[in-house]
Amino acid sequence: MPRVSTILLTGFEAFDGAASNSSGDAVALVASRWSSPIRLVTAVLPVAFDGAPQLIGSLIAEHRPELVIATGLANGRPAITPERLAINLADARIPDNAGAQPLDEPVDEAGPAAYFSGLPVKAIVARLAAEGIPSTLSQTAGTFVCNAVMYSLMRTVAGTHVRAGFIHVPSSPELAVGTAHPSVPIETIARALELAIEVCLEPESLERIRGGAEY
Ligand code: PCA
Repeated sequence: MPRVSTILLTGFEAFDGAASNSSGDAVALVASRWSSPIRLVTAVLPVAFDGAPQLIGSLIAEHRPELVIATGLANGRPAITPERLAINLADARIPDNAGAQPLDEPVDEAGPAAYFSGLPVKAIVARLAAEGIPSTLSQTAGTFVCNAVMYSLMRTVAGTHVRAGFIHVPSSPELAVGTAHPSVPIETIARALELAIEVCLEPESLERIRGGAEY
């Protein structure tokens, strides 16, 4: 990977009737206390199949980051989950914020079935676990807007030196009120994203880490 002078970190706005989105809130917290000389560009993406992929594409064209980490909320997951794969499928259980609800459509007619994350996903999980932050590897980013963003992001950077990928984060305690969802404080989620950035900036370790799953 070339020397990193700009990082793009994105979260999402609220969706599905919630008051906020822990990914967008955590990204804002990271931005507010960023002190590295590396330029950090942050953005909150709309939860829209037609909008979010285009916005991340235009942010990459405008700011030319060497590292891109997109994040989103995985309501119900108990841990920070770097995503291993984005698949070429949009199949929405609920409408997005623009009312779109694609059913078994490709994200990109001309694209391959899937893209792997360009981030050192297992090393991120290992670092977070070592810091006492719950983290597990997720094999796929689902089939809603987050997956569409990760897929488009990976398609945009394919064949370039830009390192990119996606991390799903849990609900914050405020979002989980009145639900059975597990939650992690915004402060911890923000710290996890800072650590994930640190891991991405380190020279890649040759250590191989197990992270398979039966389901
Ligand atoms: N989570 C949703 C979309 C936006 C977000 O934060 C998802 O996982 O697809």
